[in-house]
Amino acid sequence: MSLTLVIGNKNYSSWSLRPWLYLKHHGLAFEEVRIPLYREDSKPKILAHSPTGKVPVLIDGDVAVWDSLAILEYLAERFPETSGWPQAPADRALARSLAAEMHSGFLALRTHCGMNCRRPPAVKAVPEAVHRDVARIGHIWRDCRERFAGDGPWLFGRFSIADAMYAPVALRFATYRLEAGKSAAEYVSTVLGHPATQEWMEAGRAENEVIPAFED
Ligand SMILES: N[C@@H](CCC(=O)N[C@@H](CS)C(=O)NCC(=O)O)C(=O)O
Repeated sequence: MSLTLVIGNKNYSSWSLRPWLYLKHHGLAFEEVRIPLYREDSKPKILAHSPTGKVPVLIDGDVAVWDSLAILEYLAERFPETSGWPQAPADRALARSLAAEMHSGFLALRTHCGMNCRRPPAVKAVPEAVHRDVARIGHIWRDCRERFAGDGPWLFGRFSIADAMYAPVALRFATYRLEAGKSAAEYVSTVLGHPATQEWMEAGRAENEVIPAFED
């Protein structure tokens, strides 16, 4: 049964990037359905796939999974060879905590520094709350890299769901030239250097839809 991932604009849709990157990183075959967001026909088109009216949505035969974290969990179970979470229970608990923290947190950063692959990299004046988010994320990345650098370049050494969750933030760090130390800079390079991330960003830059609310 083939998989279909319904996504939004690659330029803007940070939630869509997460499962897309996981699928690409693991070389899993899937069809991509791109629905440009916030147009008159966007909602009905998304609602045809998901009751939330939001992307991303994964379709696997009769199964529809929505919400980026739920999709990543589903993919990790459906394709156990992808080892979605680290092996050791304590590492797995940490990875799950960080993924959940990302999923429900960092609102200031998400609000003031939206993902925008087309935006020329430049510093933006942002409220103090954004700097607190950046510092916390920098701490997370530094801590993970100190613990797991011996196993590979990703947060837990090997690529995991935690990396898929934090990848859009790494793009924001590059776009808004956010700084949180050497480990953070190295991790941002790892995410941006991934061929799949490059592919996503190039496609995002080539899109011509402009959503004014996300352009500042
Ligand atoms: N918690 C959800 C959030 C999904 C979400 O907010 N998606 C945005 C695009 S990035 C969306 O579909 N917005 C369109 C709308 O709300 O009409 C997830 O992780 O997938």
